[in-house]
Amino acid sequence: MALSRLVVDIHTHVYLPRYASVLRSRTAAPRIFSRSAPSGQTEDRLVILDNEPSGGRPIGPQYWDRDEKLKFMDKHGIDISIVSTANPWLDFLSFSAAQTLARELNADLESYCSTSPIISSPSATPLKRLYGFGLLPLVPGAPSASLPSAVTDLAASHPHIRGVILGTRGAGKGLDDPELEPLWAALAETGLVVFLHPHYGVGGQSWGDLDNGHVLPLALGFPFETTTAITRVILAGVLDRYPRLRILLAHSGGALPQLSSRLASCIAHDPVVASRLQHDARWYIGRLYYDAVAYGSAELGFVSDTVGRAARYDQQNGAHKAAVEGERNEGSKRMLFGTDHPFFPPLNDTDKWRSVVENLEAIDSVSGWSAEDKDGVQGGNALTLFNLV
Ligand code: 5CU
Repeated sequence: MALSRLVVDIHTHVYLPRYASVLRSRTAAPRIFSRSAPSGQTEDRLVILDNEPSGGRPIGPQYWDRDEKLKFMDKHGIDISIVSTANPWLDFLSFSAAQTLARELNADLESYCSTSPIISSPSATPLKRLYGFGLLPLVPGAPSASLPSAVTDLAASHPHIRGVILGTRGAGKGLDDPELEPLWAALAETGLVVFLHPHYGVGGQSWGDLDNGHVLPLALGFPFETTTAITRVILAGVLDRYPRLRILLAHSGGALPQLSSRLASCIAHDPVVASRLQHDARWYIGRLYYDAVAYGSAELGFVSDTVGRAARYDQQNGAHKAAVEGERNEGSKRMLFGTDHPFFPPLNDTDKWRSVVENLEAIDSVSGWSAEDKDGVQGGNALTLFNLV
């Protein structure tokens, strides 16, 4: 298979065995515990989200066993995965515990990836099937001076780790905390890709009394959390100061593309914020990367329109821009296939996962995307972003 046709999953999680054993040692969420199933057998359960029923949800080897990850990839025709620890990462630990565990888990992840099979594809540099996003000890109370060396050590000694996964809380004050300046500088300098991912959700007070399970927190709370976090990063001028920073947004950027012109207008009417930024808000949309975990072709097409048009906005002339030919194709270059494995499992073990099939079909059906654009979103864009070619 040509390199340009490889399928690369950039949104796929793991709880490495060392992390799973930390979760097993805990009595409060996040935790894994065992109980007797109605069948009489023992089953493992996971509790991670706020307000998750205390019985949690089933969890098994698909969360920690590398063979299970590879089997899942084979079943769905995924050639390469860029694997990240799932939420809530190290957020529940003290800084010193987080620092130790981050080092250990990054070493574990490097070995998980470096000993993975080589893909059967003609390539000058043989590619492994697994690469990773590492962890930083970015937890409440983390001293900002400690962060740059954590970033540079990660980049220098973990060749299969090509990015970091970050939650939205930073060192406790969000990602627009001025104390995080050295962190952004180090991330921009090393070129590690920042995968911004939600955990806490926002809007929970609006979910009402009806039992809707996890639907509202996952479908709305998660993406709104990402939207808020990245908007704060933009408003703080981080992307102006660190133009080389590469940030990948989970769940196609949540509501950010949809709200980008409204954001631009609100900024334009607020002289204090406007004077802080070098560009029209929509310009920043075109500086970011978006996973294609949106489950629908119309949504993917819309994100690529918004991203493709973004480059044409600037402070001097932020007025409405009519669509021009090629901008949907241009926008697709910043979008990358993902599955969210092992979350959203199918009810029947033998089936292909609906979450995967839907995301692949959505990419294949975006109107106006050429075959080359679709190949890019399925894998080619990831090969470039993660310096795999
Ligand atoms: O189902 C869920 O709770 C989740 C989660 O916690 N994290 C994630 O990435 N996807 C789904």
